[in-house]
Amino acid sequence: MAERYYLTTAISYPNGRPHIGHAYEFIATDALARFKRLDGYDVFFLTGTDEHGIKMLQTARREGLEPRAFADANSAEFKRMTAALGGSNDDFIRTSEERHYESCRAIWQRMAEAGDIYKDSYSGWYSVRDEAYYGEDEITLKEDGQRYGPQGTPVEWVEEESYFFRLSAYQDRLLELYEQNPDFIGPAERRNEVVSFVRSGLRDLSVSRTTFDWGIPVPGDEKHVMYVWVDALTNYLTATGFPGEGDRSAFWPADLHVIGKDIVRFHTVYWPAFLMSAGLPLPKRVFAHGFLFNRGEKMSKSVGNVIDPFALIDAYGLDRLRYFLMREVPFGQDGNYSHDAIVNRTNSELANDIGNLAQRSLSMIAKHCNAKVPTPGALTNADEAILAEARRLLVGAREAIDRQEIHAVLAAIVALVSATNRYFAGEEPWALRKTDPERMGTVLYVTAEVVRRVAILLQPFVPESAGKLLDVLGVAPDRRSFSELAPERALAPGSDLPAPQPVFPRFVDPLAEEGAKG
Ligand code: ME8
Repeated sequence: MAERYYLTTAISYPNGRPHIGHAYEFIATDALARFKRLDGYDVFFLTGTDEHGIKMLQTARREGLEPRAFADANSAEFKRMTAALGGSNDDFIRTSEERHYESCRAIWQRMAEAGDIYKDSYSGWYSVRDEAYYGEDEITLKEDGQRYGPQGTPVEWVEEESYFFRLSAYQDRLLELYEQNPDFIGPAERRNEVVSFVRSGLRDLSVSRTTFDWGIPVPGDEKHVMYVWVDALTNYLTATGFPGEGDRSAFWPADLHVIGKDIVRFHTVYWPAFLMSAGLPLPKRVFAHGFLFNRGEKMSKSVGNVIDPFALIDAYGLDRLRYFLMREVPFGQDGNYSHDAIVNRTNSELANDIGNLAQRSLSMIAKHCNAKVPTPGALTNADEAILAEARRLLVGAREAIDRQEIHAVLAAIVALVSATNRYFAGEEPWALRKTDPERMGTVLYVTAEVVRRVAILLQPFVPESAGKLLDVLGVAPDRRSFSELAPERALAPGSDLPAPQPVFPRFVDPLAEEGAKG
């Protein structure tokens, strides 16, 4: 039986249209999911929308809509985005679904039975934008007379009857968790921040609200709705069929939650504490990626500089967008994107490096080897060296993927392609055609085999283009998983190659063309 692997994105607030930050997180998680599937895992990949809470309610009201109708309309846009991004998610959860209500009631009851929930009254600071409670020590009063939380969002004073979760009782167990599982939080900077936050002391957490009703009612006290983050985090359990014991229940605990760096506290402090209280196993790892900036400026719905992912797909094509986002920004760090950066990166690496290597070698095979994979003769040191580098790729890629260093996998692929371009240029197969055709066949074979390996490993990142490249190599659809990277599964000499076609065309800038004409 294949080993299971359960990974999730954060569930987005559908309080507006999806933006490039949402697309970024989804593409990265999709690439990780595809990598694991190709590597033989039984993968469950979850994404969805987080629909309750005061922020959703207020935005719906501003638009003159009932919160449910508002959530329906925007959640559909997020779902459309996952399809437009070529998403391979196995489920799309909405927190407004009945299955989720049942799951939230169940986790609440377990926490209550554990003695961790009590009624009191809350007074303190709340940020609607973050849907977060902040301590007095985390608040700054700015010159505009407004107070702000640690993420720079405005806070308001809240006083109401509320249920509390005994978070303070979990401080030691959480510190022990981080200590004993150093990989629980990645990257390391995020882990350090969390450890020092927890060391500084935890207050009990208000986990219900009474001033609005757009949420999941607290079992036995329907005047209260659950705090949106109790509800939101529980989505990861809901999708496995909790509290039932369905086909998916074996996927819990999750192997990986992929989230942005602004919501680390919820996932690495509150979430494990809720699960400990409920007597449920903890996720194995939480990885926080950085923020994406539009030429350095933070994007947000309220700032109004959001870039529409659908427009980017239209402008560049899906695989260019996916490649750029995964390659340009080291996963875990903040990054920038701009038109020029997308064009330069994809033209130089996809079109020039990878595309040309495939095109040069495969068109020579078509012309000079009767469109059949040539039979290699004795291998030289240069042949052996480049094949060995290509064979090493998978091992390194697996290690990098388990640390979510997606960019490192692409960097290694590009390095191999550059080395292979140098090899190809150095061997001069076009000259060998006259002097030593057998040797030409060997060089073309070695190159095509490297291209096959590169194409197989590129599938998680640029699924459509990598698929086309495997088509032109004549690799059957059932011969594309990572098990085909075993040495004995190399390209079979003598097999037919379809007519070569360019797979990674250059991006021709419509604006530059205009300029050139004018
Ligand atoms: O936080 N760059 O929802 P959300 C990169 N509902 N990532 C970004 C980003 C940017 N500019 N902007 C947002 C929520 N993100 C909650 C999550 S999970 C149980 C509940 C990321 O719509 C953000 O960090 O505000 C988060 O991981 C995801 O997009 C959804 O953000």
